[in-house]
Amino acid sequence: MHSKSKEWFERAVGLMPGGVNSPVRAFRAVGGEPVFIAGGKGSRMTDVDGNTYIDYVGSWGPLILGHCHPEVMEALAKVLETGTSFGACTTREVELAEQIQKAFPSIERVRLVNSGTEATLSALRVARAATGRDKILKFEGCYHGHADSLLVKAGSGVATLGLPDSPGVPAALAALTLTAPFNDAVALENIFDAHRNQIAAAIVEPVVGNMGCVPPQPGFLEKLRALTEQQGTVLILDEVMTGFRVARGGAQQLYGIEPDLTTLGKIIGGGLPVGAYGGKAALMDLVAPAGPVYQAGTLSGNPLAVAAGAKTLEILERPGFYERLEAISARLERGLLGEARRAGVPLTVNRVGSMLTAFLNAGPVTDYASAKQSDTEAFGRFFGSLLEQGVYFPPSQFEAAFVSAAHTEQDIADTVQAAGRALEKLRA
Ligand code: KE4
Repeated sequence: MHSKSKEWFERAVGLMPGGVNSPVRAFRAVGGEPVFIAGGKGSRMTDVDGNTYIDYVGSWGPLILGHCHPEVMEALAKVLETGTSFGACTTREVELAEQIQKAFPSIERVRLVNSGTEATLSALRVARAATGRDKILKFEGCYHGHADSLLVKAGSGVATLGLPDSPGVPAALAALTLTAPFNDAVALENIFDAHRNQIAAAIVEPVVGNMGCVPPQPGFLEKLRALTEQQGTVLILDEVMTGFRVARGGAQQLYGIEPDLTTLGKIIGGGLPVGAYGGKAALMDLVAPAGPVYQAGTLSGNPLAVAAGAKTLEILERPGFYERLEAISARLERGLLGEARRAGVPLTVNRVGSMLTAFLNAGPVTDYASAKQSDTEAFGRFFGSLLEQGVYFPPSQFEAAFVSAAHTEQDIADTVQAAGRALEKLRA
């Protein structure tokens, strides 16, 4: 069944920490060993043992079009004829910046980088430079990449592995990171009172994906915007996951919140390494060489990565793209809930657009504390049974699953049927 993956994993663990290049891929939270993927096409991936899966990870969000979209692959092939990287200005990075600005009017200036981590750490540096303040505020269970200041009560792989916070982060630095529960407006008021006019930036996933999917409660983001406005705190919406995912203009379009800075990633690279941070010109013109805040990158704006991103964003513009994605994702949500009711298993599905999480939890799941009440052992068995049946869900309860434009009605029907069997087995 997975003999070749097993062999490759044995080789890998002798070469890379935990045998992987990113912790959440190691299947530690769900038991068993990771499968090694040989390739993908549309909504499906095939592993080195020839097993095929309907893929709901989509490279953790970038592949909103599915694997090997023909137009994206053609765009890449065209760039390859002219080279891979120049470390110089190219027309394509200007075009991608224009596409981003068109979808995100709050982004007056944008800087392309190579990952979401680079985007968030750079945005924080701009906010600290602009305000002359050191403290930052993040929310428990939110994950913004692995920059030191942000590895405090983080979600995603940190939550998956149950790590308190990462060793190696200087205590003096971690002490500058304040945290509050997501969706708790009272705690928000208290923290801004206690640290009045001292907070450089508040950074938040406007729809959290990294404690599992948790949407904002009505009024929460508005409250955060009002408090940051009143106290001159830079509001950073981390839309690395939600940008072009929950709407073309991200969560800020969906909920009508105008941030000072936005971070992007994943989809804007179309599966290749691209991150971005941007926002008010008054802030972004502090960034070198326009201003004194230093940030740089050998491969930033890389022609290949930018071409995949630009073509992806172009395809998202087509009429009906998001409407179809919404309809098929809603069908998956309804199906999962229906099967859970039939099997008599407590299941909460949180969904915004084509990002969703099935919590083994009676619910509601509205913050990190309630997300952590989920039965992660049962989730591991649920995941394993789905995998055996050819459905590849994120290997952690504290992650979001993603539906792509390549998923068909049949994929959804097959997934719901497999979930029904997996949930029945939990009851057994
Ligand atoms: P990267 O440095 O991994 O490109 O982006 C960091 C990041 C920043 N902000 C948000 C909201 C994110 O979701 C991420 C990365 N997401 C995880 C998945 N939950 C990446 C998967 C992984 O760590 O392997």
